[in-house]
Amino acid sequence: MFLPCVLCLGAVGVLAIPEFLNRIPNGRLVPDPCDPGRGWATVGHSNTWGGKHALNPFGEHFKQEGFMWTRGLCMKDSDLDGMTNGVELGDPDCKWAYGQQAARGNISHPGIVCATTTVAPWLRHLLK
Ligand SMILES: [Ca+2]
Repeated sequence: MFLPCVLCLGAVGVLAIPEFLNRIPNGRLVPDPCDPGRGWATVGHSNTWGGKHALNPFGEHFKQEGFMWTRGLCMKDSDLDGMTNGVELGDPDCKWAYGQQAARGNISHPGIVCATTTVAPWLRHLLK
């Protein structure tokens, strides 16, 4: 009974690919957009446990850029909340490079907008 649970946890860890958090600025400091006191360890996913079929818009853009932080990815606004991915991850000038210490500040999730606390501009327009 214990062994299958261990195997399940291992599979979740493999699907989330923790190394990817090192490839974006402040990747390990991204908060849960609906509960800022908690972290979101699977930044490119629509849920907190990962899975290759559950990418959020930022995860899709990260994948399109070869799973690297590029100027193009930095300048995009993946979740359409009006802030670029670079602003949300503490790299507003898109100068961060792998291995560098990123500036800290108001880090927010670049791929998910919490509908209960923030409404994306494109959604606000539809709700009018
Ligand atoms: Ca954004």
